[in-house]
Amino acid sequence: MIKKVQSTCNFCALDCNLDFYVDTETNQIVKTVPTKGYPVNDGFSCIKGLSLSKQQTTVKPNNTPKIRQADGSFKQVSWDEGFQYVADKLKEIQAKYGRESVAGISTGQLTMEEFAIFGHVMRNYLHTNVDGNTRLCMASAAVAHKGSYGFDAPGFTLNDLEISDTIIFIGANPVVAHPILWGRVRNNKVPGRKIIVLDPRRSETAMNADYWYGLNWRSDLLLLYTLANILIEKDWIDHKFIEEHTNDFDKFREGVKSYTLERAVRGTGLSEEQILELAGHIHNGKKVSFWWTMGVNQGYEAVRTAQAIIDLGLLTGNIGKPGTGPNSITGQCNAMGSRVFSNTTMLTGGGEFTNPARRKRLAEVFGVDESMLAERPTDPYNKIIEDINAGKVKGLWILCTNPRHSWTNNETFASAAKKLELFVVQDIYDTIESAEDCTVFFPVVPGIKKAGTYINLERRLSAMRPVLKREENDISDYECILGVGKALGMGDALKGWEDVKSCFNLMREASRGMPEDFTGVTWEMLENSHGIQWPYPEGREAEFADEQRRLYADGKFFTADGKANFIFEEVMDNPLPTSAEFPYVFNTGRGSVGQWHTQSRTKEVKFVEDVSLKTPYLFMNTEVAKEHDIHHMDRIRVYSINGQDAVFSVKITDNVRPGELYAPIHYIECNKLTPSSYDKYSREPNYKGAPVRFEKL
Ligand SMILES: Nc1nc2c(c(=O)[nH]1)N[C@H]1C(S)=C(S)[C@@H](COP(=O)(O)OP(=O)(O)OC[C@H]3O[C@@H](n4cnc5c(=O)[nH]c(N)nc54)[C@H](O)[C@@H]3O)O[C@H]1N2
Ligand SMILES: Nc1nc2c(c(=O)[nH]1)N[C@H]1C(S)=C(S)[C@@H](COP(=O)(O)OP(=O)(O)OC[C@H]3O[C@@H](n4cnc5c(=O)[nH]c(N)nc54)[C@H](O)[C@@H]3O)O[C@H]1N2
Ligand code: SF4
Ligand SMILES: [Mo]
Repeated sequence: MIKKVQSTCNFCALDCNLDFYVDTETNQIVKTVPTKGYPVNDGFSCIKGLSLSKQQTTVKPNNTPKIRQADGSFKQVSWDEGFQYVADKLKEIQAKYGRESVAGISTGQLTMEEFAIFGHVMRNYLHTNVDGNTRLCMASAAVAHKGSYGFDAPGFTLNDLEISDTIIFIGANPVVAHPILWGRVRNNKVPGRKIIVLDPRRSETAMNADYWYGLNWRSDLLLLYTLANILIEKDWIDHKFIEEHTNDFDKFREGVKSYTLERAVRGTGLSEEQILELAGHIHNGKKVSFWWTMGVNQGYEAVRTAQAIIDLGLLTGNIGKPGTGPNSITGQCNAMGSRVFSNTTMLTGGGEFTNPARRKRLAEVFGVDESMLAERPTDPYNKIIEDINAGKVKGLWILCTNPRHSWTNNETFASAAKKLELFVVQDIYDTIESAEDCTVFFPVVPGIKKAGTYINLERRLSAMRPVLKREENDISDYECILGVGKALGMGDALKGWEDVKSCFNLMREASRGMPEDFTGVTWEMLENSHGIQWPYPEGREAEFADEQRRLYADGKFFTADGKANFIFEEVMDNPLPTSAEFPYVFNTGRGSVGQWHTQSRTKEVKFVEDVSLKTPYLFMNTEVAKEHDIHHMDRIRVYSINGQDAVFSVKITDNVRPGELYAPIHYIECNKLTPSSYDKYSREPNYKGAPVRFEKL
């Protein structure tokens, strides 16, 4: 028999829905069709979604844990033995070296329920630090939102892309990274609509845009303040909106005064005409929207840059109205969920760890004593890795992330991994680089075999439902974490957490009265649905019936006085400038639609693998290649300011400028060269601008 199951794609933050047709006799997916009528992707998807059927298996041939023995070999054990071993080890290490001598690294790619229970076991019960790979991705946007809006709440709906007349992408390359989002741009039929791209590189999106502004690396903040200054000087601003709905405009206006055109021309490399033209686009547009991604978030002054984008939206009143908004595009399938429900940087469901009302409420919802709840935000990712290298942290549990490859300056992770007494890796593949030094491996089932809830970039909750039947010993991340929790002796502290659905109900209650309130959503409602955007509070369903909703339409924000904050801070000097010794910028990012991050999953997809290079490569400008007598696919050794070097093949192009080398992140060599440098507020890595030099081999 063929049955149809609607579920969510768990690659990127669009969370497209797909209809999987399964042969129930062979337990195989025979056909995958993007769900028609689903508001996000309405019958379309990219090749990653269509290739989910390739992830039908879990770790082969054994789907039970393995534990490293004294001689270095692995012993296969039962799940119960695995849980007990890890629980005992965690407690033993804590007893010996202190509470914070164990830590976790979570993810934005699991279900809401999975990182919620991880946050409960690790942060509430064991009182340890757990950060997420969301730190590598969305931390800057999250911190920016909190400062400007009072809560990490991106306000847009994807429909805004279809009705905006001026769409400005800043450090975002959706043609490659968010193809379905780009599809929504292509649906835009507004006469005269403009697509504008700010990116030092002539990216695939820049090639498809009406205007490309190829500014210098890390000169965005300078440009944004200059644009603000021009808009203010020309009086192209929305006085009424500023007066009624914002704070600190006067301070902002004074701050940006010294950001003159001359200064911007020097710093950004753009001409006066280009900068004035861009200011004109913002002024002339009736519905102007700004969309940013990693070109902004992954810098040393990323939070301020994101906030400067928000400032432009506030200045011109382009927020909360159809087709407008300073809009942050999210990366991973459930980064939005992890930002609110992982118990890492805010209490589960939002709010500061010190907020008495929130603590009381959560203690009630979880049925535990308030004193059990984590008391402060987690130490950030970089501190956890530094503490392992310093011998302070001895136990680490990572799930659904591959930091040996993706962490910045990744040799620092390699050395950390070797120092650990307990290193638990929980993944769907035991072949990932991070598993090389693990002491315990937990093989869990892929998304195609489990249930849970995802939240996409426009705050839409959607259902993941098991497409394939499980085999004996197949277990999900949720059950694995629950198993360790029980083995730790959590007892009553796990009441209400018995299964994914009961956890969903806890999260629902945790959201009550908060900006993301989804108390009106039930587990059943999400099945075979169009997804539901938060907020969706119980009892007010009629008010929230529209399927494509945005926040801030009433000009009310989540700050104490309901007004959004203008934020200004002087532009910083680049802490890692290029120099005579390291004259090139090493820019990094996505390489192709088919490849996903560290490639563990997409390597399995034959039609992606067939067209992907097996060895690392980078793009070099034609003139630079000529100068160095380098030909297509010649090999070079690249030396980075971080003291490391690696070999890459060269692809020659005019789309990167002479001062730049652009390396796709899908090869482990890429992050060998990125520095241990972070934004000071978000602690997100400054991934996109290491100074390097190279020699031809
Ligand atoms: N196929 C595929 N899709 C993906 C992913 C994947 O691995 N593969 N990953 C997903 C995830 S988790 C994320 S976070 C998103 C990322 O999505 P994007 O952020 O769109 O992708 P990136 O390629 O990281 O970077 C975007 C652009 O930033 C530019 N940039 C670099 N430095 C600067 C600068 O100083 N200023 C400006 N303005 N731009 C700069 C780069 O040249 C690049 O074109 O993609 C998601 N989608
Ligand atoms: N230089 C540079 N580095 C970057 C970036 C950049 O732009 N430049 N981008 C950064 C960004 S934005 C991100 S988001 C990170 C991504 O970095 P990572 O999160 O480390 O990369 P992934 O390859 O997505 O790792 C996900 C892991 O989860 C496993 N997995 C898949 N499904 C499941 C499941 O259901 N359960 C479990 N337990 N495991 C599962 C996969 O096999 C894989 O090993 O990389 C960052 N690194
Ligand atoms: S656009 Fe993103 S969510 Fe949609 S199918 Fe592709 S990877 Fe999956
Ligand atoms: Mo990301």
